[in-house]
Amino acid sequence: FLSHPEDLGVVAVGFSGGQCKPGVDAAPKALIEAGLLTQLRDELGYNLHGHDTVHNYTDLMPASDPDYRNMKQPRAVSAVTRRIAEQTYSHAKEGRLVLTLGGDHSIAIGTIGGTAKAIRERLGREMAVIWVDAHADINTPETSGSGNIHGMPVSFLTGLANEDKEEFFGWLKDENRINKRKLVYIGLRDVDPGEKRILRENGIRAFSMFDIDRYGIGKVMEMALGHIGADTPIHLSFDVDALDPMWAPSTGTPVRGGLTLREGDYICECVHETGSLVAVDLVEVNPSLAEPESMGAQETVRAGCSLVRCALGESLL
Ligand code: HAR
Ligand code: MN
Ligand code: MN
Ligand code: MN
Repeated sequence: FLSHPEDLGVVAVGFSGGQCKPGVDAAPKALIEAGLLTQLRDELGYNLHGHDTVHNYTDLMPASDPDYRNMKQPRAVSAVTRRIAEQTYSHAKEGRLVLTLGGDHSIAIGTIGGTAKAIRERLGREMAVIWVDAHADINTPETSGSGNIHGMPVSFLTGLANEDKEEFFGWLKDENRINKRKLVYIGLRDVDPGEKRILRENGIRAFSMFDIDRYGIGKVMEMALGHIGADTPIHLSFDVDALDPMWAPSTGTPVRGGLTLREGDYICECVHETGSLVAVDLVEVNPSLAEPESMGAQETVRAGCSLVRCALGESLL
């Protein structure tokens, strides 16, 4: 699906407005300083595009941003994700693989919105999404208990949440949206009651930690990819909190009982192996949340780098 598979469009997003804890905006810099992009260029052989800048989107920040429909910082998140969508769109339109380094998970409204549109235009195809996360991030503004938009991106992307006003995600059009039948979750273990209802009522395919324990990660990946169907472009959105806090402690909403690093890497390797990957997000690394002496921040950054390298083909022999 990529006309330039060796060309990697990088979007480094220093944005934290989809939730309340500062620090997740520092993740791209930490991942880059840990050597991630150098490894992708020198060891995996990618030509990098757009990697020179960590975007802070400060020009887009509204002077005042009161809650709207229960959403916190709605104008900022809407404006920033709209700009991110333009960025991922322009890389994907060129036929490049797109890597986005977040940032909190609200940014997926932009990353997926942009690639979904480019894939439709370039290939006339609907893109599938594999969402790896402890959380389903499918609250609507009305079902959300927190008002944090990083818990809502999938509802906007699937059209389960709708809003006409431009400044509150009204810029999202059908061309930016994904088909809920081509969405698969892996790693869920902290899903709100309203989200469970949404998943059930919409027949959305989800593999929780229960399924991973029952079937093993190998069988789960077989079933997940089988659901999507062969020969379908895939956007992988990986929330580092899918990993157990043992491997990724430095994240805003850690939940025990998660994936091992090896299971996370395996998910990424399987997605790479399909040859259908068109975009990857790595989100929710927050280097400021671990005790400095615990080395938790470095561990989390290291885990994030490993996931991305696996998704981009490191394990190919
Ligand atoms: N479901 C909760 C909410 O809507 C918690 C979401 C936490 N989200 C993330 N992203 N860390 O996966 O607020
Ligand atoms: Mn090229
Ligand atoms: Mn998430
Ligand atoms: Mn999460």
